[in-house]
Amino acid sequence: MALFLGVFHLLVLSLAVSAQQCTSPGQRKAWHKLTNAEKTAYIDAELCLMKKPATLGLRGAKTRFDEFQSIHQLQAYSTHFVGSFLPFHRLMLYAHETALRNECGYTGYQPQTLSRYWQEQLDAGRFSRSTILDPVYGFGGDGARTTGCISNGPFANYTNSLGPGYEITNHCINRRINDAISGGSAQAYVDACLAMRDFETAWPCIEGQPHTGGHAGIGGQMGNGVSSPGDPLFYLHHTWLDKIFWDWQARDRATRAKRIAGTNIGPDFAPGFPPRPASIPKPTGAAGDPGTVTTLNHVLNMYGNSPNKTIGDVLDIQGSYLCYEYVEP
Ligand SMILES: *[C@@H]1O[C@H](CO)[C@@H](O)[C@H](O)[C@H]1NC(C)=O
Ligand SMILES: *[C@@H]1O[C@H](CO)[C@@H](O)[C@H](O)[C@H]1NC(C)=O
Ligand SMILES: [Cu+2]
Repeated sequence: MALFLGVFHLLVLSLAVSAQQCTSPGQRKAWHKLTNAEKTAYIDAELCLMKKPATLGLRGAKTRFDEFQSIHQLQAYSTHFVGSFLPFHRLMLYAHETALRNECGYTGYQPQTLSRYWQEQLDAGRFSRSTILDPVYGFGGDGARTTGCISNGPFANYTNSLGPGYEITNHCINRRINDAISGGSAQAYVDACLAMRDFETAWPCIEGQPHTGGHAGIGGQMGNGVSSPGDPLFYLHHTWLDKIFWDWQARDRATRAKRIAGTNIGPDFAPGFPPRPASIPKPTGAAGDPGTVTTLNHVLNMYGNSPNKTIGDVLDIQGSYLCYEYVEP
């Protein structure tokens, strides 16, 4: 009887859990499709996060905006060139978006409307002329020739406390746009990754060219593998990469939203990533993984910015934890 009751209980519990599944996903729209009012709402929410004092006690962080940069700075060598690269950034984007909503009142003009993405292939090879860099309804333009600091737009006066790299220094948000390098965001590179047959080839493909095109094409803080989330464009760039990852997963969702692979030990040194200081030890594995291979139980550490989740929790963007969809541009 006790056993029967136990099984019955489990059944009720699992029905309750599946009832919580994602039924009305939040919509992530491309930046260039937004109205000016929608663009302003997003920018205002980010400015709000930049004004809120830090609360988590993370190394060098002064604002809530900085604390999301910390997640990346503290784990740069354990979240790049490893199997968790795409799921880690997916959860980090969601944590940031949740803060925009819950701490800064961002609704995106619709209940459930969430982050925005930069449809970068439209601007590949011509980043400097992208509407996303508009000084009024965008993120401001290139760095000034003398200082490297962005000189117009809503973020021109922000003092970054983290970076470059692992450093803790006060500095402006800097950029050094290179249109030729921004060619790495072209549709041909996206298509090549979407055609990959398994995670072991799709992940390095996405981490390679479309990822690098956006970071190095903007340059400055964005070009720094460790401190890049000091430029708010980071979130629009990585949300685009998350869309590419999801577009790839959705081609065989039953398999691709349930499987992970790859090493969990990052390299000692990577180009574009300043060397790790001794105070940040080389990771020897990850919580949740039994060995050096990335598994579904791998814990993604958000340093208190959101609950930690496992890779298994975030592989499906319409699953038990995440609930959003990408609206085609
Ligand atoms: C940045 O500071 C300058 C000089 O104080 C000021 O003229 C400008 O309006 C400020 N820009 C923003 C977006 O706050
Ligand atoms: C998140 O994960 C890290 C790494 O496993 C762990 O040290 C930390 O305590 C966790 N944080 C929370 C709030 O569970
Ligand atoms: Cu990154």
